[in-house]
Amino acid sequence: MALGGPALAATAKAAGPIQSGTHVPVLVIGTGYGGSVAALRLAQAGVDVQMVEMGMAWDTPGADGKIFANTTNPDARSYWLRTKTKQPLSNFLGFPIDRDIPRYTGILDAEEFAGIIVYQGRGVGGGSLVNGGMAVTPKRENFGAILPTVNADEMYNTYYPRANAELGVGLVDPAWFDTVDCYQYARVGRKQAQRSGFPFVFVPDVYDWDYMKQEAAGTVPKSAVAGEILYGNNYGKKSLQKTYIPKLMATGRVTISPLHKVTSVSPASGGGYTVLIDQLNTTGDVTTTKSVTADRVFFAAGSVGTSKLLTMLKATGKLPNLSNEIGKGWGDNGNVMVGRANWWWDATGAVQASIPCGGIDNWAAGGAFAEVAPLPTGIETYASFYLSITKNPNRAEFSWNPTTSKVDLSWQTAWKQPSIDMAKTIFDKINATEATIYRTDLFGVNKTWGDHLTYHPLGGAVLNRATDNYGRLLGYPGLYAIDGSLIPGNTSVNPFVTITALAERNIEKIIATDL
Ligand code: FAE
Repeated sequence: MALGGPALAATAKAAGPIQSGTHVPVLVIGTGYGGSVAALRLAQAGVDVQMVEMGMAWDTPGADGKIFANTTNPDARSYWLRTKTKQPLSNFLGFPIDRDIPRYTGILDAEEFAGIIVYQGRGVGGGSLVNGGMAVTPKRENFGAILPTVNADEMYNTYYPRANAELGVGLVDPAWFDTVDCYQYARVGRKQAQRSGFPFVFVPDVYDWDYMKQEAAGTVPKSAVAGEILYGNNYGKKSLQKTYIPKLMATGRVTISPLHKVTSVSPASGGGYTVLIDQLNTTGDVTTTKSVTADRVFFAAGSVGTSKLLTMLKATGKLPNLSNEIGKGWGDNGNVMVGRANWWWDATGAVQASIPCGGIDNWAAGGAFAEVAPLPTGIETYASFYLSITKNPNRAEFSWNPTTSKVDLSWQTAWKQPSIDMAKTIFDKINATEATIYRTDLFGVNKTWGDHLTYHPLGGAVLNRATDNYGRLLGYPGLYAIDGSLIPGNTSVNPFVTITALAERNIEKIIATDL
């Protein structure tokens, strides 16, 4: 018993992937933030949990001795089932930089809908594997617009602090920031923001800041300082693989099945739900189809994954009584990217830490919060680069397309115009102050704005509309949504702390009342 934690964790791992014909009390679809919170708290409450994840485990080094590929040298590991990379910055000096890669169940999915590319993490840990780790709690005055039916006192007193503690959120040491080479780009960003009268704020992150200091000093293997981002971080980032997931495995009650993709959930004749699962190989072929029954199913496949599944299941008659709100209220968190060309005296540094640590806050006045982002190319570019989160009011809808047997998303590229206008409230002014111009070579030839993508999909099974106020899916007792799909399109800052905190709130209520 004294050795209970680790020994049980080993047993759970040894149990192997989920078997066809199994009956489980709880099945969780997806291993990102929402799924990890649900599995941990259910397991701690004594419930056995099966987690099913379409991506890989990401626990085994490749031929280069590293688990994850570097941003400057993408390979098969970098993209989900593509034969060519789909880099968010597609061009440099106008030249396309995408390259051929072998088709593989890689870590970053660039999922293409008609009007937008939605980037998502694939693997055990979900988006935490690929993201920048920026861990931002929204300003309290903005919370009412983010989740209007959630008690803000409870969130700010209990669930945001709980999420921040579990995720290991910390802040860059300001004195170190002021001197270190790898944040020269952010210091240029700060100076220029302040010269134009905008507040520059430090942004918390889950990166291990002590480790980054050692990276910069050259005493440990480099990760952020070697430009690792988008395709995984080999060392310093506290992804879910270092926080919630070891903790839930240590309960001995959770089994994770990687390379398993849920394709159907429908009521089972004897009660509970029948879940159909495709087991995949690393080129994405289905090797086995499994059928299991679960008393309860938590949809934690991310905003897009959960919305696609629920939209398909409702339209195809598997779960016809789901709310008509399913698929609605989807937003891109107002993401838009832009680069600026600096004068030679504002060099941004050849070595740039891939973890952003600061932003320009013009939310109240202009509807934009801009991360000062790295451009870790390994050479001096004299470029400043930004990912803005804006108050874009547009919301799209998922719908089932019977001709293609796929789920479509109604977002249109032109719907990014409000985001561009809001971002311009910051960057037009900075350009005027600095006598600088926008870069037009990063997203194509003569294209200023990165308006074709989002990193922050939100909504599609919106809280208190498609579900009750705690994520119980209307129409089907025992089915829950517990991920970014619950949030109606915008969080005013980077979303994963809010997704985690909301999941902590909801699972606490569900355990207390449903189990
Ligand atoms: P998520 O983490 O996406 O997990 C869903 C999981 O379900 C994934 O592992 C999927 O592979 C899996 N899945 C999907 N469909 C199925 C299926 N049918 N069967 C089995 N498994 C399935 O969901 N947010 C921040 O707050 N700060 C940042 O700095 C930041 N940077 C980002 C950078 C990039 C490049 C990207 C792509 C995202 C970034 N985000 C950031 C967004 C953040 O990662 C995202 O909001 C969360 O990961 C969403 O959490 P969920 O739990 O909703």
